[in-house]
Amino acid sequence: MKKIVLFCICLISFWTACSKKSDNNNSGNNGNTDPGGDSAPVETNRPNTNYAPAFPGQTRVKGVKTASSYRGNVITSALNAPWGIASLPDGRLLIAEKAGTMRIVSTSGTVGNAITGIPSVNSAGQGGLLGLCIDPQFGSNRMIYWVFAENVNGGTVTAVAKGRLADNGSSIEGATVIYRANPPANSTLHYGGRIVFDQTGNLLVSTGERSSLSTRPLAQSVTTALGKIVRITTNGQPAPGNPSFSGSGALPELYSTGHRNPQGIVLHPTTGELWLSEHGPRGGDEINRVRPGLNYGWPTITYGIEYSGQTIGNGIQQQNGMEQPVYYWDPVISPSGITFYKGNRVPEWENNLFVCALSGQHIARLVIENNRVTGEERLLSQENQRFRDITQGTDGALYAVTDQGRLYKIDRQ
Ligand SMILES: [Ca+2]
Repeated sequence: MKKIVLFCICLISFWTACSKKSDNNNSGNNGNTDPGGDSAPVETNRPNTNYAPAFPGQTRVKGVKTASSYRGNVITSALNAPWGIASLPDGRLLIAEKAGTMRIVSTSGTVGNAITGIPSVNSAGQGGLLGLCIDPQFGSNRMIYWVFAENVNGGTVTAVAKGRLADNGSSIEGATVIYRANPPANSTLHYGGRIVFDQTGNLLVSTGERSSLSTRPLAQSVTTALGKIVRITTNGQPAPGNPSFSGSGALPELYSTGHRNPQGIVLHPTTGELWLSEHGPRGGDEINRVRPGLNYGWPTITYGIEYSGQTIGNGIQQQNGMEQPVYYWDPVISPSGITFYKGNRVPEWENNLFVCALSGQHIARLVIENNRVTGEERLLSQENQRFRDITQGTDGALYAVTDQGRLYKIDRQ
């Protein structure tokens, strides 16, 4: 009997040692020590509230582990607060840095000079040069689009600009501001700041509600562009086919309302629908599936509370006419850039949503089935980096940047 107990203890010790080892390197080669299947949620800290989710699986779903071997390698550490990353057709990466620069970076880690010709940004607080995207016709027109915090009369706005990347990549030609999310605010917070093309060749842009208690309710106002997704043409005009919102003076560029600070947007690879991450208050970070014309609730409904501990509004989490998040985190992870994984280099990642976490210091992998999250894994948490944005390269690998200045390549081993 003693021998059996001793054997079991040895086995458990060996098992624990193996688990620790796999936690301490970049490899996901856990297939031999974890057969997969149901396991505890990845979040183990106490929630901030006793609010109940609206449906099973809206928070703290079961933990999952990647069985295939994968690796997250640092390609360069020479970036300065990178905020946005996009893949160029030639395989290189175009990266926006918060202070107002863009650089082309090769997948082997060669960092180009600062690209000239970019209008100045206000980089105070959460502002600066933010998200960027490449024109679907880049091969013929070399156009790029970006979001930034702009100084205007009355404060700052989330603005959108476009320009042509010179043939030699050294400058932006003809930079033009095409859109401003009004009204201006005397705040350096909650700019939103992501931009993507939709399937009709128009732009979807996320804007924040600028954080102050006076601007926060404007996320519910259809006469302002704060706390919204706006859908505009490449000339900055309201896009044809936008939803109509009830209420006099509703802005024609609005696509969805009721967002707080959405720092991640991406189209789903098979449905084409827009998915979004947004920073909530304390305990209310969200993933939303955004459909045109709908209201996503902030600040009327939320699963979070004020950082002071007070409830927000009437302290409610559900209301008719307002959409529920697909998923939320309490405590928060501070979600920023997001992307869906397409392709099969790591087969179990196909169509999973990858979410950069700032305060969470990891990349969350969310398994999604029928528009619900069914599994969550934390990747690269051992790196202790504030992950800001992520994209998939033309080579099929994921590329992610961190506030500390790193660029990671994440791919099968
Ligand atoms: Ca919401």
